[in-house]
Amino acid sequence: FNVSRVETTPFGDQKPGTSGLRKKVKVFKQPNYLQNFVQSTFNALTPQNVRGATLVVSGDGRYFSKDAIQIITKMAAGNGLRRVWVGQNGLLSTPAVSAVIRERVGIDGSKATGAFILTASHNPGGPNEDFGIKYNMENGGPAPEGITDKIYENTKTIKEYLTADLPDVDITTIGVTSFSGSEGQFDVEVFDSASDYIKLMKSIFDFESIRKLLSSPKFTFCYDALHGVAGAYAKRIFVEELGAQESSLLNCVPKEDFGGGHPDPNLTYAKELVARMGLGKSNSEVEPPEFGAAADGDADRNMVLGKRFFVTPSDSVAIIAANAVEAIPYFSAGLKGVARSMPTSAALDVVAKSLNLKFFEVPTGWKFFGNLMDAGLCSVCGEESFGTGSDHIREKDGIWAVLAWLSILAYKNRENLGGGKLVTVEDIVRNHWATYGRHYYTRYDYENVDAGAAKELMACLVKLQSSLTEVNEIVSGIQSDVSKVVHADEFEYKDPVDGSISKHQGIRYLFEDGSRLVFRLSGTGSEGATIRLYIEQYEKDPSKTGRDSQDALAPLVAVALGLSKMQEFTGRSAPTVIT
Ligand code: VG1
Ligand code: CO
Repeated sequence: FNVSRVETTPFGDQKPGTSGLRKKVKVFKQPNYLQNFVQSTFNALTPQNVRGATLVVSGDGRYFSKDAIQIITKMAAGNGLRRVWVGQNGLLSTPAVSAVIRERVGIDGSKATGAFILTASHNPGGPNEDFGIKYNMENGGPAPEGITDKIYENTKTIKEYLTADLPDVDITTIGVTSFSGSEGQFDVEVFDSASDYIKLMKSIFDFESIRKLLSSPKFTFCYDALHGVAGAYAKRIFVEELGAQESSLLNCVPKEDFGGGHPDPNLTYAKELVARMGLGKSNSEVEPPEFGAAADGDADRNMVLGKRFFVTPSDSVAIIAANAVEAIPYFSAGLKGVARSMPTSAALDVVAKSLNLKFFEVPTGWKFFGNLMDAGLCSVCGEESFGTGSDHIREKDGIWAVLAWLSILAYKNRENLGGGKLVTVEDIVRNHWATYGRHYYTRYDYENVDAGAAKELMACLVKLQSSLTEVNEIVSGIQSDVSKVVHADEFEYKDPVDGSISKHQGIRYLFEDGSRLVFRLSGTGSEGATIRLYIEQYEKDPSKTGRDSQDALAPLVAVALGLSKMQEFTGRSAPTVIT
């Protein structure tokens, strides 16, 4: 093959967000748009991670992925990479990409040094919806800010990109296709999307004990992939490996447009699962399953449900951390530490304190957990946004979280499967609250609001922080029975490993009784701005941990909306999504 240099001009809007570059497909389809970003990334890497290197390219299979894989493959050859690895049909979940970078060894002993993950995660897909791309590093984790900043700088000055005149490669069939160029050979290896990941899961969990649980007639199960890439793993793992019934899988065929839905595992978008679990409005006569779970488009998120019961993600990570050593073989030697993102509730903090574990609070986005894990400081971590994971890889992991919950259920029921009453998801959560107290928690999202208005709202909240007296006057004017604000700031993080500092990571109002209000602007949207409001209240008294969370939080919600003048700034009387 021959390599050519193609002239190009910069686009001004290629700044990577919380998790890569996400835009409407139409934006990505502009001539040279994807090419500019890919070349800017190659130019931001060290030469040994480009020339002669092995690159993984795959994603959640959303619309435009197949075209993108061909474009990136040709550019990889043009930039002197030695080989590209592609999951069959271009499918690899985000956690599977991380696992492949870390664990997979090619036929000739090669190892990957990075990946382009093609996904916009939980955003809808299709010709009129979103596409996305992000780069992951040698450790399997998202590129840190130092690299994403460099990529962005490069996109502002790019003049040319390199590409090779290869034919399109068949990505539907497993095998290697080789090409020879003037500088040597270039291979494209298409491999099974699930086998490396399954091997890793088997080394972490006791599949035999989960199999006993899943094949017991007492335990019923349901998994909804929302037509995302998790479907490519769910059948192999839950049905073939663990003995669940095929009828327990919902929407497990990956689709380019996610069946027209919003592949976001929460109570609003995972409608079918929510109804099946007896949480919907139309409560049918059919007895719901004991356990239900859903994933997002790229399968790094999870929602865990019990029968007629919702587990908040903040509780989920705390419960996994509290039970990991007993229930999951990978952690049997103990946890190195735990971490959560700032807006995530403090349920994990209480577990860490009680078990005397190292604890870290990082900004939103998985990239901040990676350094802690690489330094051996953190085993289990999570975010309120339905993300949970561990140091087995450097991404959050939706199927891992489900296997973790199944492991806990299998452990708690190890003597009950023959006879005796099943310990349910709800029992586990209520017992956890009884031991550690409960963090009532909710998140309000105001999607696609005017970007200028959102900025003004945030600026006002920052300005307000200069006088706590004034803040408390406003607060008590809105609601006399909430506690006092004792601290307010913009969250700033100093990475304990490399010392790097991340500023402006969300506005916090901290109350005397441990309640918190947090305001952030989303960094993953593709249109307008999304304001996220996180509301949390701690209740230690076991007689008061059983309330409905929206009722319990109503006074704080009123304070948050009043303090921020939400309706005045955004014109919205209600959020788009409540989780
Ligand atoms: C959101 C979540 C954040 C998560 C990120 C990526 O970011 O709040 O917790 O890490 O999405 O998730 P933001 O900036 O929109 O709040 V996903 O599933 O892309 O992989
Ligand atoms: Co995701």
